[in-house]
Amino acid sequence: DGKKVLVGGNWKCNGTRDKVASLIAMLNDAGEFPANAEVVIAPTALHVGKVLDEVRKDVNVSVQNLWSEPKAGAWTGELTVDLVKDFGINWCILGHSERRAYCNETPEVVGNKVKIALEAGMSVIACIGEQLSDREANKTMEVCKAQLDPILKAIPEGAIGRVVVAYEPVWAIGTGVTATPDQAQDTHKELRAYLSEVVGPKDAEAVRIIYGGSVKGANCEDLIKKADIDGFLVGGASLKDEFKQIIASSA
Ligand code: G2H
Repeated sequence: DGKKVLVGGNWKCNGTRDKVASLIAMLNDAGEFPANAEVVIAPTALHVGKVLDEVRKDVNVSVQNLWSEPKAGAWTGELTVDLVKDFGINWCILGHSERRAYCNETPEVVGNKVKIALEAGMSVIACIGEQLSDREANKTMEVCKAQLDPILKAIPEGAIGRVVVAYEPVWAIGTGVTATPDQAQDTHKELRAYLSEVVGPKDAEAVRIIYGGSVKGANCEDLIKKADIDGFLVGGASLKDEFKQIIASSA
């Protein structure tokens, strides 16, 4: 369908200097990527400069978060979009479930950050996903829509091509429990139908909806075959050699 498969590696708060050097070498030595793979990796803020300098140029580098104000200034401990852009970084992950859960990022906070990033010309991996209790209460779509709405409202005219939606069921994150390919596909399909209602069928078809939650070498092939799964956001396995295998699954 002409969309590139997005393979994102979210390193979260991981990586000694030695580990980062070996991950860069692993990617640099991985040989040619499939032509339809778009690879994005998100190191910690501490390591992002080194990765940007040393990793192969067909790997895009991302930050894992942005501050909720667009301009540099007196925001101790934060990273603003202008500084990130000045560094030559054009990708960000926003609204990861860990930030929603541990840093009080509400759907509105995430929507505001998406707006700031898109207005600055960045590409955004916007994360959404339900808790196990939501799924068990049949509230998966209700929760996802509540997270998606402020994101969709935040998209400036003409910027939807720079938005990737990462569906990450919280119960499948770092737990080793993956949503089955059918469970993931069902939700992705419903999400695309909802996108279609809100932004229209053409844009809904063009937006990549990627899956995250215990993606690994052993399950990526079955997941990527599904019609509405357009790539992955990989945590734990992006810190391992098998990330190459996940990239290769986009062929
Ligand atoms: C979900 C995912 C990456 P993991 O958080 O964002 O992590 O693959 O370790 O479940």
